[in-house]
Amino acid sequence: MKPNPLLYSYRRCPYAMRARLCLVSAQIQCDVIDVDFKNKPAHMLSISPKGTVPVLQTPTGEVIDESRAIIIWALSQHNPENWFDCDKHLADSLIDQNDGAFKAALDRYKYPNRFPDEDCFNARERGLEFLSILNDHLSTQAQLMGDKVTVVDICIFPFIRQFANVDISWFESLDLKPLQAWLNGHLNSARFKFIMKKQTQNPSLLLP
Ligand SMILES: N[C@@H](CCC(=O)N[C@@H](CS)C(=O)NCC(=O)O)C(=O)O
Repeated sequence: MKPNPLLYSYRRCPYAMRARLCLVSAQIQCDVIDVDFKNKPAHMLSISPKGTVPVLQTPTGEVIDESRAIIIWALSQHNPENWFDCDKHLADSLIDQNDGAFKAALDRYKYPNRFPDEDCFNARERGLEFLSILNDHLSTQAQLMGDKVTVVDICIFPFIRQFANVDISWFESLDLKPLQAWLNGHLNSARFKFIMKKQTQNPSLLLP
């Protein structure tokens, strides 16, 4: 029997969340190991020395250790919800902005102590610029690329969740209703709740 793909993950990591969401959409059963960052598994470091999650080892032994590459692998196996059904150029541009300038602002807003040589004072404002761009997209459509969920929503909302949770009252007080409704829709989805369930077994299975 073919082994399941092996996924090194971390429950609250936004990169790992988007990978898990796509693996579940693709209905790919994986063995999942939730990594303790203070004690990273030797096998994970041997196949991916950079030490970040998610890392996927496929049944053929291929190692994929970037979340976007895992997403492409998963959805090229099976993509029943057509999550690539959008303008590729715009999709890449929004995900690049999320993973680049927005993630940098998020880290500086959430963990200013990690950047002692930098002035993190404006980090929240810099993050807000990206939130406004997303809100503009969502003011005329339910999802970032139109009325249907695509990989762009899945790649971005876990990071907006993290940004919102730094100071949820401030986030909720913003005049960004379409963005707040979009985020709540994703957070309340059965699939998100499913991938956030705490697992007791290690490794656990991704699908029920
Ligand atoms: N570009 C990578 C980034 C992954 C990443 O930075 N993951 C963080 C957790 S959110 C991590 O594993 N950090 C390792 C550590 O803190 O030791 C991807 O897209 O997979």
